[in-house]
Amino acid sequence: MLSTVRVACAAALLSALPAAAQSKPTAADAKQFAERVNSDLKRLWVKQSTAEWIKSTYITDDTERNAASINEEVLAYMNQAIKDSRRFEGLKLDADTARTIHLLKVSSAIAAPSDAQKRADLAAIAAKLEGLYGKGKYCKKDNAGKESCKDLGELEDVLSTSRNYDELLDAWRGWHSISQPMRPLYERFVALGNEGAKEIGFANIGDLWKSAYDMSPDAFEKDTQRLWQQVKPLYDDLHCYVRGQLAKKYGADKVPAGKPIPAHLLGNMWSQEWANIYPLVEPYPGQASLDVTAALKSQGYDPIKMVKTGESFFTSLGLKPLPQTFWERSQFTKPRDREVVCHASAWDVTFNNDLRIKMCIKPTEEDLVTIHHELGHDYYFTYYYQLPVLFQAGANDGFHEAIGDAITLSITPAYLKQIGLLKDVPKNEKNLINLQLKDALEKVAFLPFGLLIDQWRWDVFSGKTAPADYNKAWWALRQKYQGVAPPVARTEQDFDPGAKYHVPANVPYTRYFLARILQFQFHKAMCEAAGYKGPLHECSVFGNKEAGKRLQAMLELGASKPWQEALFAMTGQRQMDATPLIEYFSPLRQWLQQQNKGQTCGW
Ligand code: X8Z
Ligand code: ZN
Repeated sequence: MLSTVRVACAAALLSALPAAAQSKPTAADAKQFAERVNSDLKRLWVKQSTAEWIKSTYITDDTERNAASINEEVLAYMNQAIKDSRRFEGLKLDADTARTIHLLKVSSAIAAPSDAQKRADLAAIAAKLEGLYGKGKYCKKDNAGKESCKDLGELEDVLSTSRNYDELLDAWRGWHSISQPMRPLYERFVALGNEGAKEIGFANIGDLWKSAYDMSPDAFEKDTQRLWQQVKPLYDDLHCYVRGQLAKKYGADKVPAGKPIPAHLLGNMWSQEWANIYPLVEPYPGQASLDVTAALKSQGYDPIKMVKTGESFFTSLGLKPLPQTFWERSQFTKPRDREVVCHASAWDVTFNNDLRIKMCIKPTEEDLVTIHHELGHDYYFTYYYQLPVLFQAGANDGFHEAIGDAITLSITPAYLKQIGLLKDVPKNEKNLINLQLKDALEKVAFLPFGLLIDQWRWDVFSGKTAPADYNKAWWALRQKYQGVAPPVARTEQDFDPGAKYHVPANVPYTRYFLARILQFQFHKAMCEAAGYKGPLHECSVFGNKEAGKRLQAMLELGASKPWQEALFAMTGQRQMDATPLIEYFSPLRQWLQQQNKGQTCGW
């Protein structure tokens, strides 16, 4: 899967090193070393992702143990290979070799200590944490003492559709109870991972993650704050307006002005995207419907038809169709007979155009958007799978997350009408504001959440946040950035970060923050390539081959060059920049400011 634990066979590597390399290494030795690592890693990663795929689509003790054992092997190999690569430090290497060695060090989200027992523990804990999340269920007894259980999908349905304060609270609280048992495991995971990170030359796991952006970790952290400052005023305006509307619905006693919003009222388990409460905050009721979910349901869209709809956008740009094996091997729906990880993901299991998605698709607009997101990953895979395996990655991980999302920015009402999912698309000011607000609930609302998850983890990894303060630090950040608060008192018995997939699964999260910003840069660049002139929010590149060519050129680079070069090829800029996002939402921004006049904003 994308960016899980990668790991294997130190002995094989050592034996393969040319004899001369043992003494005084040359640039030619380094080149040979890089080639060898690429071929070893391909073999190991194929084994690993095969085990991961099987585990994620069939969670049992056996599949978990199997995946953990292969992960252990990969972790061992990585640790040794990275140490071996130090021999080439200070040599003048060709660009590809230097980049390969750099990527070797930063391409995994976790590193293990060389101590075999500790490594085995780390791999077992990692598998266990993800399993706890995947199997998580909230069970309760009714008055007659009969127990019934709800999984995440069912609890999310409550969060997205219920408008009953107490029912929402029950579902929210229920899901946040599943992560309590993760706490001691996570603490141990952090300790072992940090030990591994130190062995390969990083201060801690956070330092390893931040080193993967072709700039110093400090410069990267500053860059994320620079981007946040660009978008924060827009977020604050949105927050203020939404809070005012929620107060009308639930009462000012439950949603007071000048205070954080209770986290269970925003239509999403993590308050990360708020599109599900659009009906509660719609600026101009009675205008043309934007309800794609209703259209999907009434037109009997099944998961395959939804995925085909996504694919057809990519092929309209001149990109190739998905391979036949994609349709045979993907998991589109939740199996009834076994536990699976429903959290959506995209895969190239054998690093050889073996594309898949793994989802539990429901006929909703939210899932249609996620399908485009996942296909964005698969299209990256399909255009770089012939590169050496260490180059088979996004220019940075935010790029990978941004491709499908950039495509969704072209899903305009006009496009939806063309494919029969919306009836009419009158172009007036009221419709525009409705539409922009709906988009902002998804794109803008997410920004602080996208940033804070790793603010929390960076502090946990560095030791700035002690285990005794895990939950306190979590809610301090959620309040600071998102302006949300837990709806019931929390204690250090709780482990609320663990109720978000990427924490137990150890998937870095800043990538999604970057992607929300990059996707607008990509969208603007594709619109320009298509020769589009007009407001950015009205552009759709559907059917435009020039836009497709521009995109393909970037995808084909994979991670072979620093991301600044890939960005330059795509947009003519070398910096991540939120200006296109701000431009896209400029009509809404003005409107929000009007609405918020006289309100007590902030928290
Ligand atoms: O995890 C995902 C994708 C898989 S890479 C479904 N996303 C983040 C999330 O769900 O929290 C996409 C948006 C943010
Ligand atoms: Zn993704």
